[in-house]
Amino acid sequence: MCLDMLRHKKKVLLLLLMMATGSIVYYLYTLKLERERDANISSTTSRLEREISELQAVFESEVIPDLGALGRPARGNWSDAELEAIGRSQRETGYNAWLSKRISAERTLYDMRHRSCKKLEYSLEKLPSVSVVITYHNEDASVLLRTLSSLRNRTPVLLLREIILVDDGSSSVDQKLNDFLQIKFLNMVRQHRIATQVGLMQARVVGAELALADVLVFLDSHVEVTKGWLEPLLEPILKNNRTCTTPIIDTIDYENFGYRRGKPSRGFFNWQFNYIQLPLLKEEAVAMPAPHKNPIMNGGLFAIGRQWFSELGGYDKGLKIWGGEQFELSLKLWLCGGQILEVPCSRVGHLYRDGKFQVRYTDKEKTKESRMISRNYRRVAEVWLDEFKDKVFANMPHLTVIPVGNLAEQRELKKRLHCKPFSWFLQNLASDFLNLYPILDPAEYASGVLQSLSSPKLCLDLNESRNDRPKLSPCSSDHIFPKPEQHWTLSNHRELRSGTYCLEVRNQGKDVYKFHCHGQSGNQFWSFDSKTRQVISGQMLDFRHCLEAQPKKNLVTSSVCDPKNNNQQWKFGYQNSQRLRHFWDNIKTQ
Ligand code: UD2
Ligand code: MN
Repeated sequence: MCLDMLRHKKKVLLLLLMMATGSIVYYLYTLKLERERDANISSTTSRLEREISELQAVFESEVIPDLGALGRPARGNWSDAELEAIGRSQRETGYNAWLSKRISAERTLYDMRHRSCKKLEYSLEKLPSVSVVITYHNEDASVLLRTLSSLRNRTPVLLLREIILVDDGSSSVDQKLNDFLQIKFLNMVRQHRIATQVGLMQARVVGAELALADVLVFLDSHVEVTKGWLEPLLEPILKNNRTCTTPIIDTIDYENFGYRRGKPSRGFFNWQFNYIQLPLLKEEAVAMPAPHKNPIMNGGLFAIGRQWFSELGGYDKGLKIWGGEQFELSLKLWLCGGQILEVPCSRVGHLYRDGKFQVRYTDKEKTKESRMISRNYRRVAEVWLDEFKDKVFANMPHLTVIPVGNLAEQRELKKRLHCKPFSWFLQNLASDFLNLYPILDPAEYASGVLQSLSSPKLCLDLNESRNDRPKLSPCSSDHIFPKPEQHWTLSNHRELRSGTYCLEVRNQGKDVYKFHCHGQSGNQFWSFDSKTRQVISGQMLDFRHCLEAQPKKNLVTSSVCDPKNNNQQWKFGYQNSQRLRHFWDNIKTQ
């Protein structure tokens, strides 16, 4: 029995010993595991840190402190090589992307709001939060980063639910940029890529469908928002959820990124579908900076309720790539029970490209850009302008021969939403517009041939076969109704027009070209002096030149006006002397 007990004790002891050794081994093992894990974590952390600093080196290392701060023009003493790089980047993108890389994405901006805007107070809890939707196609990374940083730095956190960034089939995926955006704007930016470009309209609709907040704010990918930009855009929507609001659009200079003040205005389109800005009505100017009606929005920057945008069907799905969608949405908004208000207390800067730069946005079928825009315009005119579409078609006859696609869905929507006719829009929002752009044009100032008085056998000829410069050719026998190439009008818009072409000056007024009429005066502004018989380019006194015949070369040029120079004397087939007497009424000349 004693022996038994002894044996049992030994067993227990052995068991205890084994358990103790086991625990020690287990402890040592877990210790090893922990050490390994720590080592892993620190190597992951240092890898992440390394990655972040590598990305910062790519996107931020060239920033020059304070360059462009407060929105001042960014200037420097650039070397020849740098100037060449600047030129190259401007030719490629239409703006100085080289310089943009050197201006901080976080740069400060001067607060240029109207005094009383700064005093306004908003209770943020009552305002809806927003999903900002930005679509882009081949945007420069530094410009895009500045857009996003300005949004993060100047939007109350409580109101900014998310930024939805839609890459509309940019030519290549910039993985480094995508990673950097995720790190820099953690939990704020949601990225979505559309593999093949669908155009800004459809890309915006895709963004809107991903959005979670009650209000959508659409922005171009090259903007900078300023202090207090969002709150005043939201208040009118809170009052009436069928309201769309637009900020005042300031200009970011494409050469030096200087931030310039834009004016409050009422947007419109003329009868050639150019976007134009009309001054505020008297009572609106007096009430500044209270929000005022904006007949047609510029297109790129606006806030709208998500529900209302979807009831309106977003954009017409037949609109492709670029252009015309701002007219479609504006008309739809007004005619189908909504409104657009411009809110002067909200200011957003937009980088307008160099006017000479032709953006190349083509769709996957590589349709010529002008064709695509024409098709978009025709869709808008057919669906929304009723009988007034003829007025646009008269100015842009090429629209009528372009295939317009199926319009059934748009017409159906117009019926379903009980939208009003376009005549309502003209009556209610366009009294001043109709004075400037009447439906029935008064007689032109002059028309028929433009005959050179120094070589009376020669007349100005559109030169249909060559596509850039007009020429001189033997005059048609009928001076009042000559052949089309010699039929010119000094039009009500003070342009020298033949069909859809206008004469324009380039190279500081020295060269004369023919180009599609742009309806914006500027280098297509012409007048006729009945006394000196000169045909004069330029509205402002300081920039005038006279059309000059070069009979030996059968060409025309434009040079310093000299009343004694016979080559500068012309005669129209028909001159409306009564109208010519009032040519300069209400026209600014200096
Ligand atoms: C103006 C509008 C723009 C749009 C356009 C007419 C402003 C400030 N801008 O011209 O928003 O209404 O008129 O269509 O009012 N994009 C794509 N996919 C494309 C083409 C463009 O995502 O296939 C993007 C582009 O990167 C930019 C935005 O759409 O972010 C607008 O294009 P834009 O800047 O070339 O137009 P913009 O400002 O000349
Ligand atoms: Mn733009």
